[in-house]
Amino acid sequence: MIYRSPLPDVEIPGGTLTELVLGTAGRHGDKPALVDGVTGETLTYAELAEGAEAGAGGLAALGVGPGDVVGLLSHNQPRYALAVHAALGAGAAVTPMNPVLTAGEIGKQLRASRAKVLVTAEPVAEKAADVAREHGIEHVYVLGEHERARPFAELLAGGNAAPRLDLDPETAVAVLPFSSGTTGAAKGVRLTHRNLVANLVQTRAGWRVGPGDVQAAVLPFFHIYGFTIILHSGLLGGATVLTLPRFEPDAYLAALAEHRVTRAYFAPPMVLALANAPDVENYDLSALRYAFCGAAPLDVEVTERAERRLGCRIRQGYGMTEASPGTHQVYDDAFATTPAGSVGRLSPNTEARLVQPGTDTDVAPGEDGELLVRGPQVMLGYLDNPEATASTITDGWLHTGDIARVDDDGVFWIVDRLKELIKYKGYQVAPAELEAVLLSHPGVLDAAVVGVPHAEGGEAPKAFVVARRGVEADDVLRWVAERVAPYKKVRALEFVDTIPKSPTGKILRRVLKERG
Ligand code: 4UV
Repeated sequence: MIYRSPLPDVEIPGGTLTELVLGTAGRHGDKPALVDGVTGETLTYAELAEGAEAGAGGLAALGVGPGDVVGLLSHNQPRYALAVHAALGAGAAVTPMNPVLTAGEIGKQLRASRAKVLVTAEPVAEKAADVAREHGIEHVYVLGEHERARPFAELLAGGNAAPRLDLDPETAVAVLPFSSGTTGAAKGVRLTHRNLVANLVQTRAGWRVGPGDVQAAVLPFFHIYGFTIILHSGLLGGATVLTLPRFEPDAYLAALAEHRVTRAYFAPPMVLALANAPDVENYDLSALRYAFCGAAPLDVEVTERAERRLGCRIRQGYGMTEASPGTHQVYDDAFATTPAGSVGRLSPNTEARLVQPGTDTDVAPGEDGELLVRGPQVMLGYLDNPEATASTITDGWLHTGDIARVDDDGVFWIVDRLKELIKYKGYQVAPAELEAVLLSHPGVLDAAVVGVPHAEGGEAPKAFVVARRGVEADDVLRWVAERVAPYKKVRALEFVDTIPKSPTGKILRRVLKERG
């Protein structure tokens, strides 16, 4: 049984991501494309388009071209978009990174993606410069100024013309985010220009983002939800994208009011914080018309509480990095009629199946099954990992590792997660990575990590550890905390005699999860 979108298929334009989103920049000219919610710094559509061209020329003059990768380590700021489109204009792909990653984690991603240039932000330029030096990356640019890196503005000022390229949008990778997918450690996800162009025009069919809109962008652009759904759907619509470097309820609400934000995008911890924030009613949120949430499960009671405070419905979207990311959305026209708690309906050009996990057998209508999705937004594959690609995509069907249900109206619910991935505040935490760090501790003999419920994060990693006599829990927790980004920290630890495993040696994570 194949489920299809109720919306008719849309035509997918043939060009690059930059051509799609900045092709009409001339029309929007002096209109702000991006505004920094903290500093007020503004980048108009014309400045973005011209800057991207100039930056592409600057990067090309450094020898960056098709097949190359530019690392981007920054919080949200208007110049983020400039760096992205300069790199794409040179024919390169961007590999985005979370600025809170440790030097070791950044180095790993730069190495895996073979990045040639690193573009970073002022607050993390020191760390970026250290990592680049360690990995022999000669070119480090900063969006702003820092003594350890060259100003990105220098690339724009060189007077180099952007190269004429003949990229094939179906094979040229535009973005290379890292995701653990259904199993193992984080892998590079090869998203082509066509994948992203497709996803933008697909979601546009259900959402009317237009020049009158202001989109709040606090969810990070280094995550695909922020990159595609917030930043680029905003630019495609000719809207203004309001960047905020971090979520802090009062500053966020003040920014929504001051900039008359019309569309807000949340992850579940933000909804929870807004549901409980003391002074929401003091802010004028009358411009807010649509609020979205995604990246992890969202409680219906919390949703309703936050809706009452904000005076605006909150509806969920769903997707994954491997699908550029959107596959399900609540259309603007159905905002009032689509139930809270659901993830809405399929985006156009997207098909879905629900199967018995691990099989190719469909479940009966109305029953829960593993969600498979197919469409032009599904990645080309993982970087340098044909085995993981082959087990994740079969006959074009992307195995999401999520358990879903669909009703008679074509509305989907995500009811459980089958894959080992843990989502802390919507951020990916791969158990396999934490297990490798735990096993590197000299006193740890075996380890397994699963997600357990966590008030603030939704869920958080818990480690089950087999250790030598005398090893202290605090020492093991510290060992991990020193080696991973703060959001990946193991937040609970239990010593056990053995880790339950299948006859083939696979950790029986469900058994551990049920023990909690
Ligand atoms: O790969 P990733 O980190 O990707 C995301 C994407 C989130 C999106 C995408 C399009 C939207 O319109 C939107 O609102 C949000 O997070 O993680 C993918 C996994 O996150 C879980 C699920 O396990 C995915 O496989 N997930 C994402 N959205 C939801 C969710 C949701 N609404 N409810 C429950 N789990």
